[in-house]
Amino acid sequence: MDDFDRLVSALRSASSVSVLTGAGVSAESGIATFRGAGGLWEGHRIEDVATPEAFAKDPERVWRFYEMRRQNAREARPNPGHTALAELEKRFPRFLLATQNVDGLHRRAGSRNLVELHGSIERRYCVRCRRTEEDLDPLETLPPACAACGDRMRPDIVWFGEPLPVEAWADAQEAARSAEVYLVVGTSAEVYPAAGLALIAADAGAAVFEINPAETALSPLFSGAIREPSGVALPRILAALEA
Ligand code: BV8
Ligand code: ZN
Repeated sequence: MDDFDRLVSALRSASSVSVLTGAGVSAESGIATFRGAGGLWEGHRIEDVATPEAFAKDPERVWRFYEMRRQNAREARPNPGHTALAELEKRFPRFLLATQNVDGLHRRAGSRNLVELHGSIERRYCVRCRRTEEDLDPLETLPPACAACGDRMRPDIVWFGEPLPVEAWADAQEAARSAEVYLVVGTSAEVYPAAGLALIAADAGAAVFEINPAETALSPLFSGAIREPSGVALPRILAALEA
């Protein structure tokens, strides 16, 4: 039995499933991943665009980076991988999708049992009065000013060195601990604590499967792998479950 069949049979008998996704699940929607050639970090040192220190030093540069990402997200559409995960959610009494992606495509694909571990590109908040705005409309001025107190707004994104949203992280950990099957989709599993979720699931005895064309930092620890693009593998898994 190959890994694909073992995964499908594990899902057939499961009632509790959880999924961790990364940039790879949005690659087929035309959104660049982080690492590798043409990756988002190419030409931008993480320290210069995705840390609170960078924002304090040069908020306009940080906003130029995120306005480019907002534009990408605005032009992107969910792909069959996003859609299959939204369908998969309906098949299990207990299901949670934890994403590292800030592009909002899982929500736009219809996923509801979803936590955004690293925030969302659609939201921004005032650094002084915490007033929040949520949209993908082009921003005239960078950094955008708060309509209430005039201070500057920042993206509602978890930057390096910042803690994850407490509730989202707690829900993701709980789901990893109680999952019978855990899917790790389109992530290089190098950023923590998010990558640690797969280790929590494996330690708790879940069948952990990776869906990624390439090996990753945690591959040796998993029960199996589907070495295909997620936009191909996930619809195939759904079809096999419906067969
Ligand atoms: C914190 C938002 C403390 C911003 C992001 C333990 C060990 C080592 C380091 C640390 C550690 N604990 C903490 C750290 C430090 C740091 C960290 O992990 N550093 C790394 C670089 C080593 N972590 C932090 O700073 C975290 N905060 O620790 O706070 C604290 C605690 C309490 C109180 C105060 C402070 C915060 C981390 C979150 C940072 N924000 N995103 C933005 O998006 O701009 S992380 C960002 O990078 C993404 O969200 C994502 O998490 C990560 C990128 O990884 P991936 O998504 O996996 O993308 P990547 O390109 O790497 O890989 C793509 C994969 O897809 C590849 O494997 C490829 O093969 C595959 N693929 C490609 N095409 C497809 C595909 N797969 C399927 N289908 C395809 N078609
Ligand atoms: Zn304000």
